[in-house]
Amino acid sequence: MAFKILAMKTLSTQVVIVGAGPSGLLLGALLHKAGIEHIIVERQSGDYVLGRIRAGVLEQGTTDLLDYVGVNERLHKEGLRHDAFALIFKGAFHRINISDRQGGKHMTVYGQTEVTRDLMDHRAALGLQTVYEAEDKKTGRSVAVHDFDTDHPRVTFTKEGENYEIKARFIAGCDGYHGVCRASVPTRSIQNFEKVYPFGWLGVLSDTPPVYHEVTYSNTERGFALSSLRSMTRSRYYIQCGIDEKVENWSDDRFWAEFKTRIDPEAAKRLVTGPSLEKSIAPLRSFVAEPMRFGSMFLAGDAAHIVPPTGAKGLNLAAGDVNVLSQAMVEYFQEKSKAGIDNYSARCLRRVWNAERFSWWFTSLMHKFPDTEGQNFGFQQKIQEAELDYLVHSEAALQSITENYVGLPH
Ligand code: RFL
Ligand code: PHB
Repeated sequence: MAFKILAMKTLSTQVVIVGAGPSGLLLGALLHKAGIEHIIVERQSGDYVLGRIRAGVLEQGTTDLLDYVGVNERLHKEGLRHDAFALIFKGAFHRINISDRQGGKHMTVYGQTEVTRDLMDHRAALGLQTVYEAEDKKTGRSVAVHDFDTDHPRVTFTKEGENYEIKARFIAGCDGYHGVCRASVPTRSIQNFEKVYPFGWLGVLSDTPPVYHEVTYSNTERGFALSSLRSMTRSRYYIQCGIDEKVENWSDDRFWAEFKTRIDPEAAKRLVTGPSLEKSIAPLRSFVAEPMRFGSMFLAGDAAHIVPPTGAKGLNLAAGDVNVLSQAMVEYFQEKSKAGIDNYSARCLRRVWNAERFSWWFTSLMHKFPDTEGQNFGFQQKIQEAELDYLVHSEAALQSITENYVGLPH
């Protein structure tokens, strides 16, 4: 039998970032700004990463970070400043002003795809190293993390038939919920907290003018709906759907007919429909892994936690994590202090659990839970409507929802 022994190409750097989603790319930009060397390793192609249609609403803390790293030109040109969001219940529309209640703080509507594209272009312009398609589709050999319980962790991968190893001081696990970093931690060293919701979101992107100019969340007897946008000519809409629903069963016509029943009657009359550019179903989940640091490896973003998208916290939490992580690494490399890395997990988890609570609460308030159908459903609906009525009429409750919606400090 003939053996072919492939030589291993070895590289070294200060930090290996696994995953080139928004967490990994933003961490890369922050580390570069601080003069810390790093390499990003991503299993997919750049086009594949850009093809995922996800977040659309950025907190000010996130846009401040993009300003800080200088990836903000298009964001300021094309991003839409939002000073309010809206709630619909019992068929009526209620606008909730955020900025007036939160000292001028606001949200920005700018798609995750655009943030990712801007960060990718920034890396390319600076000549920073990103290894895409670091997974051998033929052999199934994927990215692997090693020795993160020592001060000399390594990442290995295969690209175009060649084996690579990158030696570093730290690994940043920015590889999302299905990534390899969290999965490589021995089960005795990690605790997972999880809640799976009994419904999903069916989302449609279309080149039609948005029916509302501000992000609008609807509670209806037929279930939840969300009206969002990417620009004044591109809409992003979602409806709550069954957990086993298949996207093939939702023609555009069926989607629009159902969506119309979940917005206020005036809006339903003016809704402009059109062909969907993208249509997909996302399951809803709350998830937190504790801790977020394992020796020389740190988890950040969806690799460490997931929130249901009601409240738009996922990408913003990821930005918060990598902000804290980059500061911790700066302290380590430049000030020779371990305080930041030792504190990373606790500092992030406090904010993460606050956002988990808010996203769980907002999801519970706005969705129809299938286990409460029949007589109980009527009770649940009335309780939700009573809470929403209290919310829009109580200044204390409005302060609380807007404080959480606009984002807690990093
Ligand atoms: P990502 O985006 O999943 O990126 C992880 C990257 O890691 C790569 N990867 C690997 N690379 C190398 N080796 C491996 N073994 C690897 N395994 C995976 C993947 O290919 C990928 O490129 O995680 P990241 O960077 O932490 O970013 C998190 C955000 O994507 C996520 O939190 C948000 O999209 C959540 N979210 C929203 N967040 C907001 O802040 N505002 C919103 O308005 C908002 N809306 C949403 C959302 C998420 C949604 N879905 C689909 C769940 C709306 C929806 C519908
Ligand atoms: C979106 O525009 O995709 C979006 C907006 C608000 C959310 C979730 C998603 O809460």
